[in-house]
Amino acid sequence: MIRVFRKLCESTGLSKSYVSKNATRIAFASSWNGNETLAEDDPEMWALLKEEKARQVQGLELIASENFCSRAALEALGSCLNNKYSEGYPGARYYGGTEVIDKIETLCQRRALEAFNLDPEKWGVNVQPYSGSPANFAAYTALMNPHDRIMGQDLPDGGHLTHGFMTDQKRVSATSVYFESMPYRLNVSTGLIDYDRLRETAKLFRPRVIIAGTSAYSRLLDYKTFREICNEVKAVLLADMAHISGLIAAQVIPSPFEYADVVTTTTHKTLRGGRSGMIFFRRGVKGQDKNGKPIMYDFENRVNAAVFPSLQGGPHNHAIGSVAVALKQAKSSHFREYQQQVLKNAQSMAKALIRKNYTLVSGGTDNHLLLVDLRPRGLDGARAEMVCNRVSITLNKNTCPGDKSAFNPGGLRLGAPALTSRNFKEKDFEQVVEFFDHAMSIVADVKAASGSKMKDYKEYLDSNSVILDRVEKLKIDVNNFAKTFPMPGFMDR
Ligand code: DSN
Repeated sequence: MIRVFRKLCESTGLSKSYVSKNATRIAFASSWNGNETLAEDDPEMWALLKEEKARQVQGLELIASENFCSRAALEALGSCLNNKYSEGYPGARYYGGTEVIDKIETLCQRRALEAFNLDPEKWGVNVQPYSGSPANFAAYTALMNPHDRIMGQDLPDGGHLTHGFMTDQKRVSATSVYFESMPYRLNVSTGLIDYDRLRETAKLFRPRVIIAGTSAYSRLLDYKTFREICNEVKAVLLADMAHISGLIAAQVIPSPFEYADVVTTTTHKTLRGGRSGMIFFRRGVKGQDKNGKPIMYDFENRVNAAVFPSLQGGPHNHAIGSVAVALKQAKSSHFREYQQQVLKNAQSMAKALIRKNYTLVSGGTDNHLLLVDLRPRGLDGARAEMVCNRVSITLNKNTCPGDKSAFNPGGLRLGAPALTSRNFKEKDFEQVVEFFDHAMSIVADVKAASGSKMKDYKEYLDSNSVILDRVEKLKIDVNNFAKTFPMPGFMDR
């Protein structure tokens, strides 16, 4: 006890009488001040974080929806903004102490409109959705009553879960639980959206909302045709630009804003910010009635009320701060060059794959991703993804047109955004395809030797010494190659 007392006096520099009177408070303060580093405070978590960092640095990140966020945006994300509650909107909050948060949210809104060259008289934005799925559900809540009808691209055909996915057995997405959803699909022979069929179905189904948005589609969307169909059936056009918002901000692919009524997006894919979501909505004058009186858009209040208080509580202010940083970056010439390079790299990857006789859905790409159909090679997405994972190539299995099950998909989705953020150029993507092709030869050999059951495939992959040796050698080559490229963010986390 005396030793502890002496130590407290020494470490704090306070007098013995003061320490004896305030011993409990001082002891508590010196045992926890919240300023320890993560490495000091939680070595177990620190070790895992370092392990994940090493995985990212040493691997080839080809997941089309991922990216490497800048250090500046990560600094805002890991900041005191995390501490603040601020239910409500700038100038109208349910908590005190929000004067700085108001400035941050307003800055983020302004930058969001600037990033997409939108006139604040004609467009507004809500930057509070926690991510893309909550943004979509908030948009639906704003635009529809329960059981209203909605059409989106089917998940196995490249749409997103939240666009209304359901199977014969189950309403999988909440969109199909609370609303009546009808999918539109690709033309199986071209791999392109079948707009004629979409129009026909829309005329029969009469949806309240049609979604122009994709998660695994390598071509550009025909927003003009979507608009025409919406006008014909009096539906609202909602564009979900989550995957492509960075490409749109950089003006390297067409923008949905000319045609859509509402636009949702995530902020961490091609846009390369913190993990969050946004909803843009038209505002101001929509048209005139018979008497020449202006008719106004009414999306603003409905969208804002849907996000808060209908669906969310306190905004994630650290995410909003981080998104604001990324949106500023999105206006730079560097960002435009980056997005141009993403397109060039996706092209380079597509051409290299075609040279090696791979089949691409729709025959190529116009954006940041491509879909490799492995069925002509007698392979499938799950087996291929498994080997790629073991050799540090990260990608995801994906359905191809005509696939019967999302659980046993025939292909892979490959994207260029993340590696382009590491300064990969066209030639580097050719090398990526060499590694990929090597991995696919392992997949083919393991499948030929192990038969048709997945369990046997996995067992053979993990036990055959020749295969294990090939996997290990390829992984080392991939790691040595990937490590030579720079990595945005913090050096050690
Ligand atoms: N999970 C995202 C993607 O990979 O496309 C969409 O939310």
